[in-house]
Amino acid sequence: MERTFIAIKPDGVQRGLVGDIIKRFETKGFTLVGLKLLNVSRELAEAHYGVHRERPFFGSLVDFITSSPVVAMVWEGDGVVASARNIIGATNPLTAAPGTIRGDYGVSIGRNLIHGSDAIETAQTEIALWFKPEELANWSPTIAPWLYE
Ligand code: 3AN
Repeated sequence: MERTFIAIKPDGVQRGLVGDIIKRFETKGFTLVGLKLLNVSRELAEAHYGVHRERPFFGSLVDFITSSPVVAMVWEGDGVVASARNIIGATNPLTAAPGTIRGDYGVSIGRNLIHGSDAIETAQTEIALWFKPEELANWSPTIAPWLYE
């Protein structure tokens, strides 16, 4: 089954939005298979944001994500990568649609609360970067027949 990597960034944790954000993925019907709160090292931050290394905001991205704890998660379900991106909303919270996490809770691009993998291959790379295999649980929720035909 498809998996995606989701991280609640320092602003989401500091603002007490962890529960609200997790609830959106849970009530949608996705399955939580990995979860941890951690202080992110510069090494991990630079690897995670490696594709943005040449962008002018790379330094501030790394500074911010290492500034305070992050909640790292892996969620599982059919189509979860694209669906999670829809739940998260557009990169800029000011233009993100109401009803999305960024649209409901944010006002600035440098404080957009949450990261979600942008493609299935990116998700696989990010999951391997943030989690050891033994940190992920393989399980099937007993409600699965009520979620999937
Ligand atoms: P998304 O997180 O929506 O996939 P990306 O991958 O384009 O967005 O950007 C990664 C992160 O870089 C964003 N979450 C945001 O925090 C930051 N970022 C993107 N574009 C800008 C920008 N123009 N100015 C400042 N920060 C930005």
